[in-house]
Amino acid sequence: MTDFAALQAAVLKGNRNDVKDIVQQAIDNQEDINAILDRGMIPAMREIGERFSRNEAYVPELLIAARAMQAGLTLLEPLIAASGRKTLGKVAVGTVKGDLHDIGKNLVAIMLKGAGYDVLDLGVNCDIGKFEEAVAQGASILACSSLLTTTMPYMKEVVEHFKGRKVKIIIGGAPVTQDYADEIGADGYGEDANGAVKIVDKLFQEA
Ligand code: B12
Repeated sequence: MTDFAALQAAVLKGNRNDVKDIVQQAIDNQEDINAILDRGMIPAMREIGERFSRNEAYVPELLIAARAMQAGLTLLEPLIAASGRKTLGKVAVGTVKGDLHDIGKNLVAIMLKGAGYDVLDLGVNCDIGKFEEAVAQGASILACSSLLTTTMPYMKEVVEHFKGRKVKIIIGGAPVTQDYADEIGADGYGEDANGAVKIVDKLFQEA
């Protein structure tokens, strides 16, 4: 019997070795993979995201929890691929053209992965061509990050490029606001990585 509470606590504390041990034991005991993810690791990543939004946890804690989550995911990945587990949906995350800041974008990618989404990380300096490739690979939401006031207008170009298509665009980054998202016609805005998960949840529910 897997101790899901212990697994959640280990992810929350960022205790990588405990996460690995519990996940390996669960695999050895032929525990259901979905249960390991849905009752253990994913709720813990969502909880750390909530704490981060409430300023009860900070970037280092988020990164340590994510590293622990990744250690467990590495053990599970071959089994997930073999089981054909359905993810909640595919989201591409990228920092827009001209912008090389990636810390926030990485957190957004980690939190979305932790929340059960299939994430394509497009990296930094993403032009429309890169976003197009992601759509061709099945991404139905494009999450654009910008940290510079000079690169924010590129988000508008991305929104305009995909206007009328089935793909949704969400935006974020320190200088970005809900007002700006409304102004350029983006489908959503998130203040932080947890906000990104919330808006992606909402858009997939509406789809
Ligand atoms: C670290 C940093 C750098 C590092 C980047 C390292 C890296 N690998 O990312 C380096 C040193 C390379 C750098 C370079 C530059 N930087 Co810089 N940098 C910063 C700094 C200090 C922190 C940014 C950061 O990582 N924050 C922490 C993360 C966790 O927060 P975040 O990115 O905001 O992300 C969160 C949310 O915004 C949100 N989010 C982010 N993306 C998305 C996307 C979606 C879809 C959603 C929903 C949410 C979301 O979730 C995240 C997690 O909560 C900021 C200052 C600041 N306080 O923001 C300046 C800052 C952004 N930089 C600035 C500048 C000017 C530059 C340079 C132009 C400097 C220069 N003259 O060379 C270059 C630009 C290089 C380029 N072309 O991109 C300015 C921008 C000013 C402006 N108004 O545009 C800032 C604000 C500093 C300042 N006060 O002047 N920088």
